[in-house]
Amino acid sequence: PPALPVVTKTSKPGDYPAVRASIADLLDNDNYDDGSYGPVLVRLAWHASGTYDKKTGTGGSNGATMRFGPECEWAANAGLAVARGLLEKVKAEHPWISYADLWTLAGVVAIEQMGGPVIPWRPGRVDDADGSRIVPDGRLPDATQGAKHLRDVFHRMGFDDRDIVALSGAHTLGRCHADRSGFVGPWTNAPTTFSNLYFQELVNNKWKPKKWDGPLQYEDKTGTLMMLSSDLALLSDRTFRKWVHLYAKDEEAFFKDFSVAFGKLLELGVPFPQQPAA
Ligand code: CCH
Repeated sequence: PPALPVVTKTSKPGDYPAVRASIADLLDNDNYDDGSYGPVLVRLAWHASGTYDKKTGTGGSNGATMRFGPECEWAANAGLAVARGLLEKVKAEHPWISYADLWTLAGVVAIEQMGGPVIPWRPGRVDDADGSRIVPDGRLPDATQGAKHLRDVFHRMGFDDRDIVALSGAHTLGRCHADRSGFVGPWTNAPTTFSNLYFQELVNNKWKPKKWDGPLQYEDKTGTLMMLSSDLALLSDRTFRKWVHLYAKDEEAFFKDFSVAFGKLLELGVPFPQQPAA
């Protein structure tokens, strides 16, 4: 059996600042990707939440159903075991927090630690005992598709076009991995800093199909940066493009809109005892 994590910190139930500190502590690692687990933690929070369907009220972060098969085995979730495994150390230190709260809080702390905006976050998610509430596979977006698909997926969650563009700005972080999605490379030259660079690259760089045996993706002249078909859809669609140009010019507007939209994403389908003050 794998060694149990060494518990170095403990806390009283409800001590979220202590949990935040434990998460912040494990973000940096020179031997992982670009030196930070931040991006993959953001992706875990997003994929845990992005299964929500407004019409049926199913899916979302409540339940932490990605602990179970088949959800943990979905192609879309390839690589997220790294993030879930990493957070076991935090769970061992603070066993009173639910996985569902922990995964979403980790995304929030990662964004804040990487220089992003403060994200509104509340506890209140509970963990399901089994995978019986797992939703059908196919609710998370497909990188090979375009604007219509993005609208289908995000409108289903209850987001509008502006939210879609703001949320997509998270691709300023991290990279694609051949052994996870099949795509390769980062979107920006600063993949562990939360900024509006993704939008600047979209607008100011030139994107050509990459010549290779892998799935269709786009690259810049240097071949170091990448975009997915779904990223370029934000540029080719007239309504999306308006927001792309705004966020490329105005980082403050991006941070503000991202904070609201990401905070909302993490709460989809979560039955809080009371709704937040308007
Ligand atoms: Fe994403 N994303 N994402 N994404 N994503 C990938 C990586 C990250 C799509 C596809 C992919 C959002 C929206 C979309 C992150 C956050 C968000 C990868 C590479 C693919 C493919 C995975 C790999 O190989 O490791 C598509 C399609 C959409 C359509 O909208 C949204 C929304 C968010 C968050 C708000 C982050 C962060 C990463 C980097 C992960 C890492 O490990 O570096």
